[in-house]
Amino acid sequence: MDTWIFAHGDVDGICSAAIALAANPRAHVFFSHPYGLVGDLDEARDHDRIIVCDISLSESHIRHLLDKFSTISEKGELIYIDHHPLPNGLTKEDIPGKVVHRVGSSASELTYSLFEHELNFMYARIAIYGAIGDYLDDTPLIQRLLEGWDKRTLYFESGLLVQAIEGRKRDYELKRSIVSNLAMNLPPSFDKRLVDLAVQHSHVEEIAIRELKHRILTLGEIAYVVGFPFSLGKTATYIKGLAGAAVGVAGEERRGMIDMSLRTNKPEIDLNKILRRIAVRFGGGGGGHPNAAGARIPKERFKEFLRELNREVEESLSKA
Ligand SMILES: [Mn+2]
Repeated sequence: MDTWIFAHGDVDGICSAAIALAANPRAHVFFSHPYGLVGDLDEARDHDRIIVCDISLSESHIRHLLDKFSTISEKGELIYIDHHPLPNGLTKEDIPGKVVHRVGSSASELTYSLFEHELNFMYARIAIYGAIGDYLDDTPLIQRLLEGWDKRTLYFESGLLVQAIEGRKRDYELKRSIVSNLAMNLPPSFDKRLVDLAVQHSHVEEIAIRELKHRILTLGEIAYVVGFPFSLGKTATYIKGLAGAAVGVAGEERRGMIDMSLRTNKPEIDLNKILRRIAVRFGGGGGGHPNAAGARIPKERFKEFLRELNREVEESLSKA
């Protein structure tokens, strides 16, 4: 029986995978994403032990996924660790296998709490790096873990990870080496390649910030930009701030669709709920977290979608 770790390729996913690997040193690490998980799980055998970290359950694959989870947990073992809101109508109890799911905590925190008894305290910092990566470091457990560390050092290391992997979505070789170094308890700054990548990216980011203010468009409470060649998530955050808008939307065109990231800081706006409700009406899909989400909409309906999004945002703001 082999152990496989399937994780998302962002900092939270990488740190979750590193914690799971530290507790299961012979495991294979594999990167996946919500739309690819079903197919990627076929790489493993049904009687293997599978640990899935930080990969949300995609509405469009849900039946097939749950069947697969059920086969694996009957013949082998399935552990599902995640913090993304579940698809409409699905509860934790409907998911076969061992499920650790909580919205509001990072997957790294949840993975750490599952394996905590098998790891020494040095590994707590990986949970903290991951939590910072997903802006989820203000939870009770992470705050308690932080008491054992100097948080400025951990923010430096986590920031280094964030900056180093930005724009390296499919660089799985790099990400696998980060996971194995973290699992061996080496801080990110010990890897010269990461330091160089992080500095380079920070310079590119500075240029982007200066350029962005000339590119922002607004529609009611929404600031948006399409085709700006920089991280969609960060672009959405910056244009929101620069325009003083409630929501930032950064999109890029791909095969007739606009792929976009959305960000808000308004607690009264739940982007996940809004997108899950409205994106399908425009022939697309979307969801994520309340304050950070993504969507994909056919290009010709993008403007119409933005107007509807703005209506929803204005309604959320006026209710509050
Ligand atoms: Mn996450």
